[in-house]
Amino acid sequence: MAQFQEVSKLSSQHPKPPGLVLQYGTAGFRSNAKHLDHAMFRTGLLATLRSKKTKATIGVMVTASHNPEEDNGVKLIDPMGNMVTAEWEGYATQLVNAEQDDLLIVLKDIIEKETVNMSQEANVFVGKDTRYIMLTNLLFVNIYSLHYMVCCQNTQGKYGEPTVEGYYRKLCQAFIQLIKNASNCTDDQKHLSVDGANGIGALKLHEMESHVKSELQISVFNDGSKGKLNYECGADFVKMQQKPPTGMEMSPGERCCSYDGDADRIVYYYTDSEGQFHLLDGDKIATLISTFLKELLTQVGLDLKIAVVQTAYANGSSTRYLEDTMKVIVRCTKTGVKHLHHAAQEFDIGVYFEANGHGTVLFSEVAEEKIQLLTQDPNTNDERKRAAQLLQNTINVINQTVGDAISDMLLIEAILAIKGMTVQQWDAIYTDLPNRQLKVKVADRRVIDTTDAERRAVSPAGLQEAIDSLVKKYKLARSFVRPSGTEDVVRVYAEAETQESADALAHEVSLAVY
Ligand code: 16G
Ligand code: ZN
Repeated sequence: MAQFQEVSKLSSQHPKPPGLVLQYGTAGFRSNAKHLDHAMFRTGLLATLRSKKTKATIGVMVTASHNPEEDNGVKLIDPMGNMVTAEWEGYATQLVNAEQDDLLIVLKDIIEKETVNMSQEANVFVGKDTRYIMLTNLLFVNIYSLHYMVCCQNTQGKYGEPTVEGYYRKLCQAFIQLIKNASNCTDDQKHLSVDGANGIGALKLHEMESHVKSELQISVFNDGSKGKLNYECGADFVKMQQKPPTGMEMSPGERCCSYDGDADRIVYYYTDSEGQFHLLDGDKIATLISTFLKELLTQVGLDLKIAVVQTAYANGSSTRYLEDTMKVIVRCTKTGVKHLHHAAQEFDIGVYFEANGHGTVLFSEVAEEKIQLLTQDPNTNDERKRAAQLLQNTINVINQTVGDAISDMLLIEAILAIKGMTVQQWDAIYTDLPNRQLKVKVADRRVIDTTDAERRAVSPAGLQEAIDSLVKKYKLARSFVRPSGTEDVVRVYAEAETQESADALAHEVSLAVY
């Protein structure tokens, strides 16, 4: 077939370095950008097949998120804006690792297995962050609105207009509606400082700022005009270092937040009058949002099941607070958005956040319908109607296709304003257990295999027993190890009653990993 000859010719211009093996990991292929040319090209090929197979628009996202500027990555987005299925992740790995001469064989194999109709038209949207890439003939749209746009495109506009402007208009309108329920907002409450990690989020913030200016004044730092992407700034830096990013001016008590390089993570923080730094991570965000939603559900009197989905990294205090005090269902999944997203879909309202600030809220179709009906029901009293409208606007402000820092930020800002809550009051809902994360370089991280949502190691033999006996030495302690899905390291997490204990435990467990 002529199209295969074309593929063969083009692929030789994007040759695979012989012997190089890449894994479709937690969030697609990720590596130093100089090793990725063939992966970009071949992922594009697969996107075309996926589009033909699903008869829908598919997204290709080019980003390495919070990784250093030298890295890059690529992943596929399915018709409803979520991550591609595990089966197709497998095809992606096969295709990208095929040696040059075997490429067509692997490609034809996938076409046959999936009975792809090659005469079907294909549609692919491509998104990227601010990293430099050389791609020809690709339409660039911007980052997380891409998931939204893929979804809009495939639902004939039911979810919204498939344009970047349409996206911001929708979010900002919903935010303005929500904030009408806040009374007596002071100027301090209306101000927020944002660290853009020198990435795409900062650029997009400048574009959307004008739509919300009357209700939220944003000062953007690390907006990419001077600094390097993710360098000493951004959500990952702040979370891991537990300190403010460089390049940010902060006064005591002031509410601040950081995005990551591709603006799908957000964490909040402030310094107190003694100069002490306080972090409000994804767990605190999940708690704030789920408390707000649960209160509204009580007010509307709808029997909808709400749950919070976390990973092993969730601070033990957050899990305890959610289960014991808030009485919401808590689920734990493996690390990576696709796992959390999947688990959240099982509930009427699924709030999912990784501790690192990656997350969103999902509403089931049934939940959306019930809420919508209530907003229109003439027999509903004012209090119920107000609560139903708040829920409706929450649905509109949140990006249900994937976590998006801007959308999450608008929801958090609206909740704080409606509840008249300061960042300190939010922080005081529960106290985090001191914790520490370390990374360990080992010869082959794949020897570590885990179970129970990565909370226990099943191999190598004896490792879990060693961790268990170390954990026993400390109060309120917990620790686990897992191979990273994005870097060639093993990650170690420990928490305990004091910072000294958490540090010591993390150190001892990392020695047990060798
Ligand atoms: C990716 C994931 C993120 C996860 C992180 C873990 C997506 C879109 N991103 O960045 O959710 O927390 O990987 O990295 O799924 P690790 O496996 O190296 O610890
Ligand atoms: Zn990211």
